[in-house]
Amino acid sequence: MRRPLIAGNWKMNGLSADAVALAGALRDRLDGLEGVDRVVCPPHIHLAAVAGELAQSAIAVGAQNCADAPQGARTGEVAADMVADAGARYVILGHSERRQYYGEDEALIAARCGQALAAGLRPILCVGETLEAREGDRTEATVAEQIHGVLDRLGAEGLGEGVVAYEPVWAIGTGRTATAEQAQQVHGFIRGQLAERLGGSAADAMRILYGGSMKADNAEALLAQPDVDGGLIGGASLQADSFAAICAAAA
Ligand code: 3PY
Repeated sequence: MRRPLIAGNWKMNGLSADAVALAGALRDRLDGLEGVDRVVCPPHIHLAAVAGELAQSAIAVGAQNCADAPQGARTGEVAADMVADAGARYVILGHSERRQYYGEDEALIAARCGQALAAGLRPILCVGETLEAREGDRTEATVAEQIHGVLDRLGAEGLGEGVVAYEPVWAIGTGRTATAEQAQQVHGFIRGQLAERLGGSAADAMRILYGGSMKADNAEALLAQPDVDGGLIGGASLQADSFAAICAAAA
């Protein structure tokens, strides 16, 4: 039985006081809730402050990226062990916004994943197709290429204790959401791909999150699907009430 995981991707929002206030509000609402892991992923600059605010809480902290090298001449990047040192336990990698705006490809995402694993972080590896790919019947081919493109470059342990997030690009920041059936179809496919690579029991143990406009009012139907093990939440993670409602739906 996989334990559900709800992760909030705060993206590039909020000053430090906003981040600490949101973390505190979530702690007040969520501590005591059983049966669901929860993670918040603030911008790098707020990681240590948010981790401090959540130090006595069951809410874990994650980063939104980490560098593809351990240290040195990488102006503007933040190394995985710096992220871990700031209090993060998870790191989102390969988000479609990184692929789209910063040209990240599988080789770079795999290098970032390798660094994350070496630093003891759990990667949240994002995959998902564009609208064009979906309409061209290339959803499975796209997702398979993204998964294998990363796993081919990692060692036998794959993503370790990491998770995969299926985020259809056409559902990110658009208010459109995959139907529960569409989500289940791709999640089932992803689990099959993971089983081919990592073996059935590792694939069965790995959590696959749905991301892409998951909100309080659609979370229950998505989370009821057998291969949907949680969510990576965008806009709805910026309000304590809606994030808490999604966590409650997963518990
Ligand atoms: C969204 O739901 O918009 C996301 O991108 C979650 O990562």
